[in-house]
Amino acid sequence: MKEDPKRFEKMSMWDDAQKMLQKAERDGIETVWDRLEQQTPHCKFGESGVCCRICTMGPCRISKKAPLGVCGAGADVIVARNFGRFLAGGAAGHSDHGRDCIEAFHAVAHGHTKDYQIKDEQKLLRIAEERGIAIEGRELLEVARDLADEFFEDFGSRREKVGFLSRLPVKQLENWEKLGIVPRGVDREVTEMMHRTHMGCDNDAGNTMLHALRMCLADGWSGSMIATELSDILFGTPSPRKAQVNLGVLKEDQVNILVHGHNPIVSEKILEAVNEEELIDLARKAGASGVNLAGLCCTGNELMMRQGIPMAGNHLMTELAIITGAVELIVVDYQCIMPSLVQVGNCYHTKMVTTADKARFTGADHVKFEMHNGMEQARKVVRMAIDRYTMRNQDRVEIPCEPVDIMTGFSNEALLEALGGSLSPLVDAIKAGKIRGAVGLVGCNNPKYKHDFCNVNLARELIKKDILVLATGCVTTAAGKAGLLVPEAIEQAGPGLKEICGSLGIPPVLHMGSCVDNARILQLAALLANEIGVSISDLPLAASSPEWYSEKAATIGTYAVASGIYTHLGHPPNITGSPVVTNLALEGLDEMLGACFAIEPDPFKAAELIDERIKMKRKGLGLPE
Ligand code: SF4
Ligand code: MSK
Repeated sequence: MKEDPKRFEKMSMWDDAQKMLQKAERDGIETVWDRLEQQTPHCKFGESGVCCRICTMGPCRISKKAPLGVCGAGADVIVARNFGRFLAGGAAGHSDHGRDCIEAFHAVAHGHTKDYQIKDEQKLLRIAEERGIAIEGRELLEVARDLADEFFEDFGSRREKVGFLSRLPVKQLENWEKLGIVPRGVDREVTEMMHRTHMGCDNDAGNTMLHALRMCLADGWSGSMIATELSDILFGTPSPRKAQVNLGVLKEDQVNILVHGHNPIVSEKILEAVNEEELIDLARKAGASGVNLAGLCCTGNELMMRQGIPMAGNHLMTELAIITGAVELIVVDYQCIMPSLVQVGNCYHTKMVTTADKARFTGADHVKFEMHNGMEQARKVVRMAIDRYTMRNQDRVEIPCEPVDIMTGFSNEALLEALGGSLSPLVDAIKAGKIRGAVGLVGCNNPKYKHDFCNVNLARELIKKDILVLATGCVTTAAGKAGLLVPEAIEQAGPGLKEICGSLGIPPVLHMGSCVDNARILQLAALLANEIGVSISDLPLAASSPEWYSEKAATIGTYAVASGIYTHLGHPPNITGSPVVTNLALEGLDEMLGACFAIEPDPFKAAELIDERIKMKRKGLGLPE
């Protein structure tokens, strides 16, 4: 690709990315796109999922010549086991994030920290009541202690079903009971997947996949849902606010700090520290005009949703942000952080700081954040960044563009408020066909695609068809850069969506948070289903992750399908070596759950597929087209 003069345009649809790719080449920096080229073509056995490394009689690779592994396992069993473990990685990632939120909440409830507080007391009381905890006449922290215990129970072995299943339509829960996929404790389901996929256990691909559904449901309806609800309680429930996106949010004359990862426990403290007068003075003494904080990926989404902190970029922009030469320090928690960031940082003056013992990076400085020292550690990190500013070479700085305005903060609570306190106006708009349906457009970037091209074009096509888009994760930055996250974007929407969003003053693409916050979309789907009196699978809803890459994204897709939401992916997971697993994903699940996966790399064709599905569901409900 190096000789092609249009190579940068093929890598990313964005001007800021293309300029930074040119700079990377000038500065001699290797990026994710270069490494993809080095890794291509990928191993066909791995790609189709038929390489097994589960025991040392192998590794075994399934082919026409050798259709069985040493133990006798065939392609279906091997693919199911590999995919089950892949999904377990995603469920564990989200849910362990959820557990960290419970531990923070527990520390606050027991007075073990002064650095964290309860910001949304009303939400705490509401959720406690929902989970059957007495609130009348009790101290807030007493209720919080009970709620922390209640949430810890959701991770254990004794629960027959996780607590938030009370949000589900009854008919749907009955179907899950019939199928044997009612999720029990989160840790139990993940551990059981590891057990089942040990050599000599579950050797029936369909049965392994059934457990995969159960495990992913435990993530969606418990691990992730708890993470979202507790983050709101601790840091505030998001409400609509303005923010900005792209590399233009970096400031040439300020100390630039980027927060990256997923959990707001670190980034919220960094935000407080950068606003402290003493540290701002220190930055001025170092020659900067101030300290600027911006986000990347989902930690960025968390801060943007609640605090309006600007977003520098999504997954494929993380290396490119450093290549601006303007970033003093990048502080990370966990998930989706490329190890290459340390090396790219070393080519400039950028320091990488890790904060969690479970996510350390060789070459980065480690500043461990714990409940009792969050503020002190945050100040330390900001001082390190100020120190780095004195090493910046201004001649190497290039901030490639002006930022783009967006509107963020659409939690379900905020959406309900915008609707006047009830879902009825939304239901009426759906029934009348003004909003024909809704799609959760979620997930990542993947250098195998032109960066953000599918994310943006699918969003555009859907809103044209009067389909409301709910964006989370890295899609958000894409939609924001494309001008779709502002109320003025209704001009690009179909007439019905334009009328409804216009009257509410909201964009046709609503930012609902980070990838853990897909739990908000699940909850909204359940609220709508209960309001109409049907199952989620009866609703004109879909989900899509056009440019997905991570285990977590596959887990989200699986819990969406298991919850009755038809889910489009730009490319399949590594399952195509198994007819049983592939047919189950594309067709079989539809019979069981009223939803299945669809694979389509072209965003325009994907929009048509989703549209057809929405038409079918509307017809099923007797709604007009
Ligand atoms: Fe090979 Fe079976 Fe061992 Fe897998 S479990 S590596 S297929 S012998
Ligand atoms: S950060 S999982 S690249 S959305 Fe949540 Fe983005 Fe996907 Fe990571």
